[in-house]
Amino acid sequence: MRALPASERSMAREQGDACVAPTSGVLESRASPLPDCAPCVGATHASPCSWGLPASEKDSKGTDVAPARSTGPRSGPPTSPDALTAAAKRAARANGFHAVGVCDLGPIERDALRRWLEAGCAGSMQYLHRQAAKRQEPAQIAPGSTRAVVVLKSYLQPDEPPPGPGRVARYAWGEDYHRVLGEQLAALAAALVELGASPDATRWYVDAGPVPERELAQRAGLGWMAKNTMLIHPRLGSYTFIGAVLTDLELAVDPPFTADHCGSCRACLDACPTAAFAQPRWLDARRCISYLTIEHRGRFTEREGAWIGDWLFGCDVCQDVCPWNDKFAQLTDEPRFAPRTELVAPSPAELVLLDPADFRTRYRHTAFERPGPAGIARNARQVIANRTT
Ligand code: B12
Ligand code: SF4
Ligand code: SF4
Repeated sequence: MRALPASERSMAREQGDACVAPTSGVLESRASPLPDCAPCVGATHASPCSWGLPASEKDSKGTDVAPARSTGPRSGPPTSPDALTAAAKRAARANGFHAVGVCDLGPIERDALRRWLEAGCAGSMQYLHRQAAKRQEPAQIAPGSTRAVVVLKSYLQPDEPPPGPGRVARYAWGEDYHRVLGEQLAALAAALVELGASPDATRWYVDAGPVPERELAQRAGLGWMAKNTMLIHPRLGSYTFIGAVLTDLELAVDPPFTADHCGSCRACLDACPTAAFAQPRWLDARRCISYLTIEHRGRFTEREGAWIGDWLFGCDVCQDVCPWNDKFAQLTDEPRFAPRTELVAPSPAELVLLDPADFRTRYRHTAFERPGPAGIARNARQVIANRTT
């Protein structure tokens, strides 16, 4: 387990850097004290390694998990692109984000989204068809914007899911991330406006919007798009949410993350219980438990019902088997993501019987609101049926 040394935390405060939040930078590693990577196991990262990991927390160009440090005496608001980016990154960390990068909003060259949609892999997620043009041309999303400040926030908890009759994906164990990140992104957007961004061209997004979030995160240097399609940050792993603030502020951009650290591994592809990966980086959502239990409406077919297994909501299998999560992922320091019993280990039998009013009281402001009482009761019935067959 690793926490930022107290000396570094107090040093940052002594320097009077108002942007250092008391809790930022105190993430703990899940297992190893240093983020070793396969080619240099046991070695300390004294210099950038061949896999592109930064030399230490102190020099990772702002995409690390270290707290913001004072950049020296300031004589007025920053104006150069580099100084604006440094200020934007301090604001991101001060508002609770664990990694931040900046990219431009040029078109996405890869044609994967169109091919994926045409192949029917989105299932009934019609909004992805409607948003496709903007996702391909991110500059069209918020007219006037030219940059994205992309942030990651870890949601990994120290506890393993308890054994029980039904499982819930880790990302849903606490308060709804749309609310938590939404408030923090709004504060970040306000900070950008204070730095000179136009309010009309500065908009924040998390999940709900036509933003190609993983593409922008990779472009902003935050990680690679892995074989399980997740964005993996070399120090945070993939148990992260992605948020973005689009803006017209003249920010200096970060270099994209060009390495692919999956190598010859295929653990996620082999572990998926429904064989949802037609090939690496190609997920047929119609076979994905996450899609079926959250996005899909109506009854399950017999085959879909069997695929659900014991998952009541979402699925973590292709992330749980990933060595980057097993060894290097960082625990979150966000108190609002603290696991709640009714989300980590709900009783399927109770969920089936919960009336809509009680459901709304118990699960208000949680990710369970997406499928709603009918969707959750359907999932619970299926999990019970799967246990008895
Ligand atoms: C639709 C959607 C889903 C769908 C489809 C998932 C999918 N893989 O496409 C379903 C419901 C199944 C789903 C499930 C989950 N989701 Co979801 N989902 C989204 C959403 C809204 C859109 C994603 C999308 O556009 N998919 C279409 C595909 C084609 O696009 P893409 O994933 O970006 O893929 C690109 C790459 O594949 C790339 N590509 C293709 N070929 C190649 C080749 C190379 C070499 C490279 C480098 C890239 C590459 O091109 C594609 C398009 O540009 C995003 C939010 C957003 N606005 O982006 C969240 C998002 C991706 N989901 C998220 C999460 C947390 C999950 C779950 C973990 C939840 C859970 N535990 O149940 C699972 C994970 C399943 C998985 N392995 O992906 C997070 C991911 C965070 C991260 N660190 O990556 C996001 C970003 C939401 C957020 N704001 O945090 N999700
Ligand atoms: S979330 Fe589960 S079902 Fe979906 S691709 Fe990953 S392992 Fe397969
Ligand atoms: S399990 Fe292996 S192949 Fe899959 S995302 Fe992780 S490193 Fe890449």
